[in-house]
Amino acid sequence: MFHSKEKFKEEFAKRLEQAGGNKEPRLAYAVLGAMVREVVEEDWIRTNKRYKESETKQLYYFSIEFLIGRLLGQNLYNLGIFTIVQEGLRELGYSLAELEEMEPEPGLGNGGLGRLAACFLDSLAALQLPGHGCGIRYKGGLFTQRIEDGFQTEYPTDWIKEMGNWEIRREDLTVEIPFYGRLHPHLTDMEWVKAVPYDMPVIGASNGTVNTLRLWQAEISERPLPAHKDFEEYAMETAAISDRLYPNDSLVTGKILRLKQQYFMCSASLQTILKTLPCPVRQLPAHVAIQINDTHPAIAIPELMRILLDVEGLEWEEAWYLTTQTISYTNHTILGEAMEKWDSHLLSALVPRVYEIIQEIDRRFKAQLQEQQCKEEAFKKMSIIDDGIVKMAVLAVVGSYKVNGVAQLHTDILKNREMKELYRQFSGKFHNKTNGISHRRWLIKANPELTNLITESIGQEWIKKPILLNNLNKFAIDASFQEALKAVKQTKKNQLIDHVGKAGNSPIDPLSIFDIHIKRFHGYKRQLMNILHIQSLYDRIKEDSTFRPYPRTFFFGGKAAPGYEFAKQVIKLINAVASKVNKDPLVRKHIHIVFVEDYNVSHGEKLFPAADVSEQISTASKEASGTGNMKFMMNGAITLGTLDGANVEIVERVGKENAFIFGLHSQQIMQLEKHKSYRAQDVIEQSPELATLMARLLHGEFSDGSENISFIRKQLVDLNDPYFVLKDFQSYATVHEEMVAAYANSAEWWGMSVKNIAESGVFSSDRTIQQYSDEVWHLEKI
Ligand code: 26W
Repeated sequence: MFHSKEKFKEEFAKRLEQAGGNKEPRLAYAVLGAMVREVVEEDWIRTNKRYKESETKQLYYFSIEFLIGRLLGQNLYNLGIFTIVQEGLRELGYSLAELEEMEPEPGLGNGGLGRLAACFLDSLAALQLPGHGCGIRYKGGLFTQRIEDGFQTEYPTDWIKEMGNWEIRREDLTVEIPFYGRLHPHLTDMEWVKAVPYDMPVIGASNGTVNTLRLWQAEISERPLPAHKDFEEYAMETAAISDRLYPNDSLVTGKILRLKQQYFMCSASLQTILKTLPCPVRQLPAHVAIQINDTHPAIAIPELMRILLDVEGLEWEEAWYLTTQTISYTNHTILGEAMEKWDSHLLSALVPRVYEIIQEIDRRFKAQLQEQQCKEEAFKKMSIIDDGIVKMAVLAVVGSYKVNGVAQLHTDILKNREMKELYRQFSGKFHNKTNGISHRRWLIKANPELTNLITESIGQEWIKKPILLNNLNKFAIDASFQEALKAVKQTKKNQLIDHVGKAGNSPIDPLSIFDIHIKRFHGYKRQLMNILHIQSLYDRIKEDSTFRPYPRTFFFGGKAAPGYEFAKQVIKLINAVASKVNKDPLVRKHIHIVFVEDYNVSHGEKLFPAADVSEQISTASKEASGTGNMKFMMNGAITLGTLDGANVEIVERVGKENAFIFGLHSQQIMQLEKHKSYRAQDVIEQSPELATLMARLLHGEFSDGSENISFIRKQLVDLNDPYFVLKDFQSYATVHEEMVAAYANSAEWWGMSVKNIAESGVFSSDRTIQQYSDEVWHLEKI
């Protein structure tokens, strides 16, 4: 360990010399990485030893995605040597920031769900709790997005070859996974796949704890293949399992490869957990907790049963008791099209024994329901297997001891609507755990300038106890604090401009309001409403010479699933409007549009700190929680949004006067949906402004006509605007006006900003993880 800058410089220079001695940043990056890894290794070994000796309960967080982001900077910070290294390198003529940029981003996730898993791992280690990630080592992460002629195009991403310093292959811990096979009289003729773990260290902030993220890679097995199977085909199918991440975050496609991935990672993780159990298997729940991140790993439930029954030789009742005391489930979405449902033929062919167990779980549960004289409708809803389809969410609820939603509103919707019957059946299982974000990555690391200002003002205790950010409340009307905060924001805005360059060919106005909408593209997230509103501003500036609004720069960022045509057309529409707006010498004095290509964690680290306004405009009831909303808030941006997901709790904290809230409430939306009483056409007919805007859109008059809006048309017209874009439009436009008016009053605005930062501590994932630990996992700090 290098405790001083001088020691670091000495060691670094020596190693650089040994490695060839040139001044190439590439070499410096490699040398630094190797040094850091050595530092981590000592703590890692020590932590593992302590876990083993103490036999303390371990949590395993099963997730098909871990969107960890770049590691070098965060790891240096968590090791407590960021500043030493940064200054040491500077004195040797290197820039740490530049070296950090060399690291490819491991894009092992789509969005919110995967990023949440990464924040949770960071918090577990920071709180010194024994919790580890289990997932897949995808060779290719999420695609890289390029915007070409305004259209999204997808390119493969290769992250893996430069990650050597952060992972270690554990050949010795390889396990074998059985696929296919014939069931009776015994399971025979399986195709085995080798699962090789790659372990990554998860470093606790300045506390010596290093937990593990274990990612499994699929390789061909040495076991004989069944006679009918062609080797080449087998080899290809095997490599495909950990080849790439599925780029969908809301539409289930029912592909066999996806199911293979799920079973592969669950079986490998469970086999390992049971093999290394420090106690008799009958004490499993006292030593192990398994959290499944959405239903993607729900197959862990019958797989654990299989191992307990067939390998450990337990009876059904006992195996079921142990399973349902070990596994707990988090739901992340209520969108119907995102609910995982597997065709039973697919399951029974791929994992016949597991399917047999699912059938038995279903049979027993149905018998119980019948005994209770459950009504037909409820019975159907609660069937795990219904009409040849296996509903993974039902399996997950029945097979776990706790079930949670990710924000209060979302949990209430699960209880009262989506899972009403299951909630009645298992009311004790349901609980809420509002999401959180790692304040270490999203505030301290991403915004050191704000971090310094906060620490200068309230001391540094908040870093360990982020709730203490509320000590900032006393500065809400302090003029000099406001000035300092404004200056920090300006610095971050300038840095963002350096990062993204220009808006088209025209420079971005650093004094304009930075209004930022970054997240995956989806109908319910309503990027369409945002761009329609911008177009309406454009029209007004053109037509009304007295309308000269305060300058605003609208930033967009996000990817669309490759098959999601509607979302792709919205991206194109935004870029088409952008190129028109940014070219127009009159309009661009007032509005600019920037589409940030390839939005990912690294871009997020630049965008969140620079925002004045946080666009959180989902159709109320559709966004389970959102976590970007929290990242913005913590960096002093003001939420402009609907009362959806965790926005509700943000507004509860800061007060309505410190946010810009608009639109229908979730109850209203759900009523309109239930009674099918919304008619988009009525809204258009009642508003001449909207009618004109729609006519222009539908006639392709937003731009040069290069955009195809067939899917947008279909959505707004034929499908009657399912996400209520038109219905909420006027209220959205009004709240924008209020926001701009508020910005003009500096004391008011920066007071709001302070308030948001001061109230953001509760949204640290440290709080979330502590709650999970206290109420669900019962872990002990080591
Ligand atoms: C293709 C199948 C599929 C379906 C759903 C893949 C991925 C999903 C995820 C559940 C989508 C997701 O990321 N949900 C988001 O989870 C976040 C963390 O809890 C929430 O903050 C977001 O509101 C929610 O959309």
